[in-house]
Amino acid sequence: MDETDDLGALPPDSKLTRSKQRWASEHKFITGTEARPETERLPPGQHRVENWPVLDLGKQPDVSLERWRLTVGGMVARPVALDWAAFMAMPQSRVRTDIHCVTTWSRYDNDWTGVSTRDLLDAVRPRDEASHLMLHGYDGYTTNVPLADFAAADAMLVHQWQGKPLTRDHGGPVRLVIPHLYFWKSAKWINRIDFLGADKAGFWEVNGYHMRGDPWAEERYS
Ligand SMILES: Nc1nc2c(c(=O)[nH]1)N[C@H]1C(S)=C(S)[C@@H](COP(=O)(O)O)O[C@H]1N2
Ligand SMILES: [Mo]
Repeated sequence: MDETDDLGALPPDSKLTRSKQRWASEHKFITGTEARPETERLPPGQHRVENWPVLDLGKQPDVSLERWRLTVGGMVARPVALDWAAFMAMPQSRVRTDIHCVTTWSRYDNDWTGVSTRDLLDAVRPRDEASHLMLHGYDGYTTNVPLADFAAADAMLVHQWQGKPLTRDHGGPVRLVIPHLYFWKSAKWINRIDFLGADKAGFWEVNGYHMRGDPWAEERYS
């Protein structure tokens, strides 16, 4: 049997196939994350909490669904400005993840609903030069992430937690969640994403926090 007959079940021109080929060829979406046994679920220096603490700069913007926009620009082929209807018309995903905050608490089993970052990437198509992103919240907060981490399979722009609308104190109507990085990278009240050609420090990163923030490597401070 000809070995080329074994090439995957996906039609060669499907959207998913094209995306996967592009991700593979760009080596951009390899984050090194992998399933861990239950005994290794808690990263070093963390303790488990049952509640969900609120941490932010102290002002929690009141953003109505009518006013809410997500502007995505910088080094992308197709910049977009999504309103609520356009955001909700995108494919909706669900994922269950743990939260790891640099202040040492971790919260298990959070059920998120929202738009996968990979679906957003498919819509805006990052240019080859794009390597990092700056995330902006309505409160003026900023945080930077490598594109490879933003593109993790379980990273999402979420609008529901445990099946209910994300509350204002936790960043509603929409926040980012990047489960495999410390939670300060998960911008609340998100309203702008800029694709950059180089890394640039955000709010906490200027103040000494790590540029990447991997809890498993204890990348707390730089
Ligand atoms: N827009 C915005 N996003 C933010 C912050 C913030 O101050 N403003 N704080 C970050 C920090 S330091 C943490 S630990 C988490 C806290 O999210 P939570 O309040 O939902 O637990 O949000 C992150 N995202
Ligand atoms: Mo934090």
